[in-house]
Amino acid sequence: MTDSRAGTLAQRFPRDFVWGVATSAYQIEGAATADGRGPSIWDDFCRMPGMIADGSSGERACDHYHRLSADLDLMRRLGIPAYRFSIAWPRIQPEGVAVNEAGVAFYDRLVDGLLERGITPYATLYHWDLPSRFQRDGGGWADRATAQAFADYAGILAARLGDRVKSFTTHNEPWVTATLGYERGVFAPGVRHRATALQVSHNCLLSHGWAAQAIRAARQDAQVGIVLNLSPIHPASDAPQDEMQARRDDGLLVRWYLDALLLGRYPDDVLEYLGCDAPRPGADDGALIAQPLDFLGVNFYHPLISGAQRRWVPAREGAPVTDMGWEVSPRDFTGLLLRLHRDYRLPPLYITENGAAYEDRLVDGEIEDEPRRAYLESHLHAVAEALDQGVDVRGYFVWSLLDNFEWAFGYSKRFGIVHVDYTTLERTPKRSALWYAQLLRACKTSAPVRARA
Ligand code: IFM
Repeated sequence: MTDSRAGTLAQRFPRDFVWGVATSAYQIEGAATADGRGPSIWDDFCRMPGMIADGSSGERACDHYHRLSADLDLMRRLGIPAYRFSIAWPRIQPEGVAVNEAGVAFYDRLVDGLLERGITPYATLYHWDLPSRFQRDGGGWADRATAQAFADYAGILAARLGDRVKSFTTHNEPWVTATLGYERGVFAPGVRHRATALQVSHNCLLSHGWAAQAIRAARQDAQVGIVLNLSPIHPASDAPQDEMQARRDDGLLVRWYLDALLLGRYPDDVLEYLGCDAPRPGADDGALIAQPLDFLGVNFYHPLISGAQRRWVPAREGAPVTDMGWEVSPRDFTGLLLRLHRDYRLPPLYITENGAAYEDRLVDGEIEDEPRRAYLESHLHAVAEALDQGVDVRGYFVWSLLDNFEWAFGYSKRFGIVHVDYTTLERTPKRSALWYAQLLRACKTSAPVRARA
């Protein structure tokens, strides 16, 4: 029997809406040295003392690499129609140059396994696991040569997988790569230098443009996009200094990326604010970055609050929060989508990540994760609201299929709709997964087909 809440929600989405779950390679695969995989900056970063809250790494993670078909069977049992995964660059080019056939073969098996089960693959080429060689021998993403190498890697994958994979995302969350990795140093590679971080953000965007060209040269029918982490940024108060800081931070997180990708230039007010820390683009870089996008991926979790005293605060005082301390605010999700729709000429949007970490308790073999289920439900209503108001959202992917390695938090935060026992590696679908499965069933039978806005 369908939960009536799932039935009501299903009615709000068009029948061709894409429903899926998302993961990333380093967070679930494990098998860090299997079949010729080379080291990545995350392997190196996890070895640096004090960087990961529980001292762990992705060396074993969920061991998805060795449990591939069981995990795909699990997805099929849940009735998941689409799967967003990332490809580990160090499996494909362990030292950044020669192709490792065993690495390609793993993703061949993954893609074939998905298609055999009727699940559509959505591939992301870069979800933060840069082959170590680029960081060791150059400046990693601070080096323009890395951007060129990324385009070669993208072209290889489009040629090898593009007969079966139709959707390619170049980068996942380049703001995170640049800001957390090269400015704050809390993510790999652990660099702390603002000007470097801004050059990194530029080189990532440039590499996106080059990669888009390489993918299309290899496969004309490929859909190419990029995924950004976006949040509305509210001023801490209505004091002018707070409003100014919130506007600046919106410039750094939202407009920096969207103006570059959609308009081919960086916002003037942000360039002025950055002064001599601003990147130094080549003459044609703006046009190279602004390649036509077939889609834009939006990852949304929470709003942010910035002011003159404190910046980037992930929750308003007294607001409900997840286990990450991130505010639960579906209204901000709708607000963000409407704002993007108002301010830019957008390609179709996909919600490529949305979900919540909560502490789960396994009781008699079951996990009653009502807060996570409610989070998903309320955020899906928020997406439906944006659809109602004319925003062209084509799909939604829950973050995440499995509990996994949550970067600097190690295994201490659980985002999965499927529980993973890190001792036995046993998978147990949580109540949220069973509810999502019900929703997917309801969508098949009851969602009306709606005309696109
Ligand atoms: O786990 C991450 C993911 O890798 C990128 N987006 C945010 C998620 C939750 O922090």
